[in-house]
Amino acid sequence: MTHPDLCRPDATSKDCSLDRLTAALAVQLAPERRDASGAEVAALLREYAVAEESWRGYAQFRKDTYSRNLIWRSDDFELLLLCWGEGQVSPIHDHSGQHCWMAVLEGELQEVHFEEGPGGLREGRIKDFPTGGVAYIHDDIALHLIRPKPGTHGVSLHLYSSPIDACRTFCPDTGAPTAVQVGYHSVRGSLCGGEDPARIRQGWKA
Ligand code: CSS
Ligand code: FE2
Repeated sequence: MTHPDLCRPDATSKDCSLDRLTAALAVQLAPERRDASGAEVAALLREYAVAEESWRGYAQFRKDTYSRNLIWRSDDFELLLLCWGEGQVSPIHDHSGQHCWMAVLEGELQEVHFEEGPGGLREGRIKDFPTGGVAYIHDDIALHLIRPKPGTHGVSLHLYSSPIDACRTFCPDTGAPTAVQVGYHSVRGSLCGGEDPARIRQGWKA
């Protein structure tokens, strides 16, 4: 049995601005309006990022890697808080054909684009996203990596639609892809320990 703390809560705290954001995103990302929702989704994330602090209750930094902390999950989307310690860089990765928005909540994050080519990966543009900035990526645009600005830490809110349970990471030298399963370090503030991500996802089925 999955630990109850890691399962979908029966009710969310109505006064929590993160839960209000989740409810608004659920409307925008419902299957019938998904095609029209990109700008509205980015605006909701930006509004939250510049005005709210409720995410602090879910922020869990790790020493060994950036952390992935689940806030909410449905069939249509998942919302995660990612905590980036100094020097913690994501692998170069794709997004499994899904839409990915990233809103910076604290610090400044850098995104580096990559394209797959015959001789391996070609590095593209590097863009800085300050607090309140919102990035969007899809496999049709590029592969990317994310890192905090050198010498600093950062926190970001990631919205994946639909949820991403597996993706590919790429060797920076050869461009060789590796299929990886992704998991969570915490769920709504509770550490996951060694719980199997597939069991956690099961606990979030409606
Ligand atoms: N896709 C990465 C973060 S960069 S968008 C992840 O979810 O771990
Ligand atoms: Fe990403």
